[in-house]
Amino acid sequence: MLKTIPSRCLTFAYRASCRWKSTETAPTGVLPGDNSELRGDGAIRRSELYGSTVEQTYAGVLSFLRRNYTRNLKGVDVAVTGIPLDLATTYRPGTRFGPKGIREASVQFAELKSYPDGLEIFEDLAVVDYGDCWFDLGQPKSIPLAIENHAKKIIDRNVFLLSLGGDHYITYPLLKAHVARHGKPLSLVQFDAHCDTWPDKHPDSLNHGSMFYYAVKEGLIDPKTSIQIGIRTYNDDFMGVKILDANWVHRHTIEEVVAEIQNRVGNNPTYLTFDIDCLDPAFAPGTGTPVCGGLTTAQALGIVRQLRSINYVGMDIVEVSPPYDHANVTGLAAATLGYEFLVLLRNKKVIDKSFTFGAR
Ligand SMILES: [Mn+2]
Repeated sequence: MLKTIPSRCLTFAYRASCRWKSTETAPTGVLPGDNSELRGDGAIRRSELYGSTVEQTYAGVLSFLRRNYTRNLKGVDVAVTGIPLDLATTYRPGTRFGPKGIREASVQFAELKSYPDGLEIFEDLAVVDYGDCWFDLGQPKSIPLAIENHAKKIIDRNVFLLSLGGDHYITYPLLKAHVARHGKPLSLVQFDAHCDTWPDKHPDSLNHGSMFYYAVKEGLIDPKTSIQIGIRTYNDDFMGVKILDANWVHRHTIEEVVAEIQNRVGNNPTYLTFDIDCLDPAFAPGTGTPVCGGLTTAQALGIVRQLRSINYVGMDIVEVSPPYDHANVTGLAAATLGYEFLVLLRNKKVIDKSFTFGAR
């Protein structure tokens, strides 16, 4: 019986045919026309910053979206880095495995065009996987500065940074690094079940529920132009940050949510942080502090895809905890969001001409 060939196989065949030179002689044991010697492990073998290579989705070196694994930032628009921290969580640990889980789930997006617009975003946007931030878990007080300095090394080359957590505490040293480059205060767009502005008496606590309390107090972010989406936990004082709680989001359209976000941040330099627990535990079970009643992945993707007008200076996706995940559901949600963030940046670069990053 004839089987229908899935479109992604056609994509694979298309890409393979583009890379096969008819003059090459196939090695013994390899089908004629098969240049398998040249395929796979693009993360470490690809010679170009742009374009995509043929990969087996289930095999090979895992970088985010199969981009070059490199610390060479020449010509790079966006660097993706992992911040594998889970010492600041108040409940379930495991986010130290977050970057690994998100990279693993990202492989499918490396071979497909974007949905719904059918873009080959890597033809236009130079993205690399910078690898992970190193810090000494035995010296917790040294970790915030290690993260901040790691980020600065990338940002100071005028490369846009997309960080993969790690628990949400990492956003605090990341904000410091971005403020050092872009000035303060920044606007914050935060997708989350939690506001993370709960007071803490100790500024150097590794606490993933208080870093925005200090970010507001220290003027790293401007609460008057910042907004939190999907909140469904209580705080006596949200410190002036606008809250679109989960109930509000469920009662309004995606377009209304987008309009509220855009009106709040305007054209201010904005840091986007997406705590995966903004999603309902049904859509993101693998996380440290899950809360029922959250957004669906469809809602979140619908909102994110329309947030193009915002003047982004940095982004992160945090709180993915693979040990509590099932079939990498949560990793897939995070990888999808990360891919969509890159689509936004690609469109800002190519269509809006408003992407001012890129190392030379
Ligand atoms: Mn949270």
